[in-house]
Amino acid sequence: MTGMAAYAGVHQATMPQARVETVDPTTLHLGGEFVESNLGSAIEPDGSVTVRAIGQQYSFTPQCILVPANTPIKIRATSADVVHGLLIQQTNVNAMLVPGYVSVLTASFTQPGEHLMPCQEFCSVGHEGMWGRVKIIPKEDFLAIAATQRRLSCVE
Ligand SMILES: [Cu+2]
Repeated sequence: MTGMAAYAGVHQATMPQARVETVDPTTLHLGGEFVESNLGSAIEPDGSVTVRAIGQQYSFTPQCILVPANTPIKIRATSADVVHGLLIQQTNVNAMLVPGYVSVLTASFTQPGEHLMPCQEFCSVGHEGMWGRVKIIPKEDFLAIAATQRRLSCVE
């Protein structure tokens, strides 16, 4: 059993993920899932929320991610240039954004509040200033905004 677990662990760590989604980083702005008008938070038919975001030197789009509390959240994110990191402080959300690939993360936040979202992969001279925010609001407030907007964010 221990041997199997060790083998599975090494296998998983060394082999590419079984299902890898790719995306052309040079055409993100031209169309497809990560075009600017499609970024932000969207409610799915099952009531879950999908957040689409990109990292680029030296910011995240959207700069402020708006999500409802107590709701399954799926984050789909990628990079437009070099490797960036997406870390939501005080949570276990932490992923690398690699140009050419879609990073998929799941999360659920119980408490309304705000978290900082720094880039946690050194991505050149402007890295220190690459910060985003995640704002969690009560679900009913989120639904009220979603009734009037197709994609939500808290960018002012
Ligand atoms: Cu970065």
